[in-house]
Amino acid sequence: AFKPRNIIVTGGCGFIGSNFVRWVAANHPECHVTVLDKLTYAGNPENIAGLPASQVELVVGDVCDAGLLDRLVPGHDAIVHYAAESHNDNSIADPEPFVQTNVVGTYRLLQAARKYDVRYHHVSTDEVYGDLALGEPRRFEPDDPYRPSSPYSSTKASSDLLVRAWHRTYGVRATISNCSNNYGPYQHVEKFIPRQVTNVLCGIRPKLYGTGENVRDWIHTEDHSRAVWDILTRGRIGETYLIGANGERSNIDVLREILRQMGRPEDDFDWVRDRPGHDRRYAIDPTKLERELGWEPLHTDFREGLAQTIEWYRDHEGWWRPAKEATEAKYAAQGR
Ligand code: NAD
Ligand code: TDX
Repeated sequence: AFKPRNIIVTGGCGFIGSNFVRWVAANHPECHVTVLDKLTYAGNPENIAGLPASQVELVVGDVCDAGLLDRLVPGHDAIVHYAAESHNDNSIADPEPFVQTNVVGTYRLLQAARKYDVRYHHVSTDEVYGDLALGEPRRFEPDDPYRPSSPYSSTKASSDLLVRAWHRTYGVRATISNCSNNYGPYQHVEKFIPRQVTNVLCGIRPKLYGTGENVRDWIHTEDHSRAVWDILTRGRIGETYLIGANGERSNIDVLREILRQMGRPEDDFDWVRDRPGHDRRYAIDPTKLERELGWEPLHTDFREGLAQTIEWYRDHEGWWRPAKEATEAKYAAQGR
């Protein structure tokens, strides 16, 4: 097994990246983490505050900056690449930063991994496979064709393809993981679950897109972090692993569960304009990850995970409040 000692985590001040950084700090004190993060609207240094300074260092910078990568990458033994523009609705309103960060940024990191012979793990999404029909028995598998629907998912798909080519052509020691929808603490209030929870806390009615029948496959972000570590340390080079926790639920079911847990009537929400190109259903078959690496999710009770997440947002108003108004203003401008 590969024993990482000094890794770069890009996007380590975002939702999932910061969970991974906190998880490594708690579980692998022998591994030093350099967080490389541009601190966009989605990055918040508070997400990694309080970790030992001897173990976790923040470098504020852009993954597209080749000069910075030349200074930073030598001496590290792995790059774990989380940094991205991550929100579908934003990508529909303005795709430009998605092409820059997700495509060009991945290209620059791959070039650095190649030049300095550094192990590279690429964090991606199940959305690269497009969507499934509601009720179709099939789930996504690693070798399925790429059929991204949105500007966001098409840039993530592009980045995955670069990784596959850099592995095959230049021998970069790369792995890819494609994970389903994450939930948990520190998720930006633009995303579905935090948006609705903080709406209720603010006295705003939750907003459901379209018919609410769209299905997402939910996984707790801690289970995602454990899977990424397993793939980084024990995954086969050149392989793609799908990460999912058998958590399929329709949006309307999730919303009703939030309303129920927060003591609101189950019809106390607004139907709003659908997202253009809205993917119907995502579902992950995690068999390869389970069989090869023995990974399994620990957060298997979605209701319980959701209750803890709601509790976290109740207790951390100071964390989310500063972003709430601007986020809702952006949605209002899109009629959502
Ligand atoms: P996020 O938007 O919460 O965080 C993104 C982070 O990247 C932020 O800290 C931001 O400042 C940083 N960043 C953005 N552009 C950068 C740049 N050019 N240079 C350096 N840093 C930059 O995103 P997230 O939801 O935590 O997602 C993290 C990764 O996981 C993404 O690659 C995303 O595609 C992938 N993913 C997300 C989900 C999900 O459910 N949210 C599921 C599967 C995969
Ligand atoms: O207000 C809302 N109302 C609503 O009905 C919002 C914000 C969303 N939705 C719906 C759209 C989706 O069907 O909820 C579902 C989840 O929406 P998002 O939280 O925006 O996530 P999604 O588009 O599924 O993408 C997420 O999972 C895959 C992440 O944002 C991506 O980064 C990841 O790749």
